Amino acid sequence: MGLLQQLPCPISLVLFAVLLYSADTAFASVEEVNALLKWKETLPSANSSALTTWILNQNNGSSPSASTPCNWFGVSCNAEGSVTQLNLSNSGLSGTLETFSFSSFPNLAFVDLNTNKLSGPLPPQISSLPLVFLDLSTNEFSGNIPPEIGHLTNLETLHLVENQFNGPIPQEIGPVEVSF
Ligand SMILES: *[C@@H]1O[C@H](CO)[C@@H](O)[C@H](O)[C@H]1NC(C)=O
Ligand SMILES: *[C@@H]1O[C@H](CO)[C@@H](O)[C@H](O)[C@H]1NC(C)=O
Ligand SMILES: CC(=O)N[C@H]1CO[C@H](CO)[C@@H](O)[C@@H]1O
Repeated sequence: MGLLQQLPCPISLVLFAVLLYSADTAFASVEEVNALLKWKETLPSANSSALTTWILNQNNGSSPSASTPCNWFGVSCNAEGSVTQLNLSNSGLSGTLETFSFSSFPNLAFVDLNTNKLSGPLPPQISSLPLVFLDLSTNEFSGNIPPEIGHLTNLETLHLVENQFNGPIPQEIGPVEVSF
């Protein structure tokens, strides 16, 4: 056998790369779909709020792998179908962020939850998001602001006004536009 015949055909290499790539993005999307639905289930307001659009697509076999969250209310995605923005401002939400699986969203940079009735603490796990923008103002959050918020090195804007947080903004936070 000549050397040329032993080399893998470039086309099959390309196909292989495409398959690997789409398996990867499909997986990311399934995890994000499941994490959003799990959080929704824990919200007392889920059935009477904007989140009624957060459902698996029944026409596609009702399976998370056939569903994308990218057309759900308040959800925006990048070209790969991974969630980058969550804007649920003034959406009638009650419940907490303690049941939100922050580690499931590797690209979620922009979170706007202002003007709802969300309560409970701000979980330290929020620092696993690559956040640039976080608006939790005008809710019922309470407790201390976790020092882990200082791990959000890309953060540019943080709005926390009109909540029941006690204690200061941790010193760990860098040069960020803060309203508190
Ligand atoms: C919302 O509706 C679903 C489906 O009808 C039901 O299973 C669930 O218990 C409801 N959740 C709440 C919090 O009422
Ligand atoms: C979030 O959505 C609301 C309502 O559409 C809009 O007014 C607001 O500007 C959005 N937030 C950001 C930070 O884009
Ligand atoms: C992948 C797939 O079959 N998507 C379909 C899911 O259902 C919607 C709504 O019926 C169709 O528009 C999609 O093409």
